[in-house]
Amino acid sequence: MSSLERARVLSQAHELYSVATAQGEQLAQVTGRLRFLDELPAVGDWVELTPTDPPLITAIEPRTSCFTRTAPGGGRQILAANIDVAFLVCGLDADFNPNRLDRYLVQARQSGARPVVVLNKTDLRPELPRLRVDVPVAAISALTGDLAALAAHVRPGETAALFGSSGVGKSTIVNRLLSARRQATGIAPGRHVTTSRQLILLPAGWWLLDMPGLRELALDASASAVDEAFTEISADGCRFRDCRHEDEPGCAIRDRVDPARLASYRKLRREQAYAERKDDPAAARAEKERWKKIHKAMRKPG
Ligand SMILES: Nc1nc2c(ncn2[C@@H]2O[C@H](COP(=O)(O)OP(=O)(O)O)[C@@H](O)[C@H]2O)c(=O)[nH]1
Ligand SMILES: [Mg+2]
Ligand SMILES: [Zn+2]
Repeated sequence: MSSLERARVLSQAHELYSVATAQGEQLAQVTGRLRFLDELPAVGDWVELTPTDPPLITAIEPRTSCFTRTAPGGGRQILAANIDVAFLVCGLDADFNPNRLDRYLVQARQSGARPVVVLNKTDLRPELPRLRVDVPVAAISALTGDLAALAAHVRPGETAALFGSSGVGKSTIVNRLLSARRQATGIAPGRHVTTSRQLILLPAGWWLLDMPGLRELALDASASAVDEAFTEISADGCRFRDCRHEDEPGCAIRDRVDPARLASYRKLRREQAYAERKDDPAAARAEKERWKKIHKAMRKPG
């Protein structure tokens, strides 16, 4: 009797999952039970595989991190699971967009992955922009193959995902890392067809996922994920514990922090609150309650 196996989901098309096993890449389906429970695997999931023909995914291991989006028909879709490092890639040939970076940071904080800003194309422009956020930075050139600064942020066995707009160099980075000298790894990598969201096991022994642009997606994050991406704004005491530093009277933050960062923070908080209210009527009530408290505090003397 053959036994259960641990496998990893590399990509998904409809009800078929391409999984990496010790024998190489296989196509698997999920059991009716998982489908009934609506516990469907996502790219990056570690799963239990039963060696039937076709192989069946019978269980999903608990996730250590999760990138999600609000599904078009409502509910939540998992885009990628178990990502340890979120590479936020910018191209130095284009204008550096700090607000976009703030948005990616919120998404990374929400997921549980460690964010690293990747400044690519140093061959075109060696001088680096000054970041207004305190995040590790890797300056690289995917064209010349100078990727050591990026690879240094991932340990063998870990998983990284590339985020960034079209044209910043994500595919070039993947191809460069793939062509590096092959080393022995426990799980056999399969063919590398370029589809959307295909997890790849690199010769260096870590996993890499090329993500489609998150910029177009509605923000799927909690208020605290936004705050975590703006610690210099949110960690500071203010007159109101849940102040958004907008029009709240007596706000202590508004005049003290970088105005561009504050504007970016406000924009993301508004977007977050809007998405949450759409998602959840209870949140809409909580928002009303928040303003009620603020107005009440305003009326109090001192
Ligand atoms: N000069 C230069 N060009 C690069 C570099 N990395 C990528 N490119 C070019 O930028 C363009 C977009 O790259 P691509 O990998 O397709 O970006 P993606 O859309 O993020 O996957 C291509 O023409 C690449 O050759 C780099 O480090 N330096
Ligand atoms: Mg690409
Ligand atoms: Zn405030």
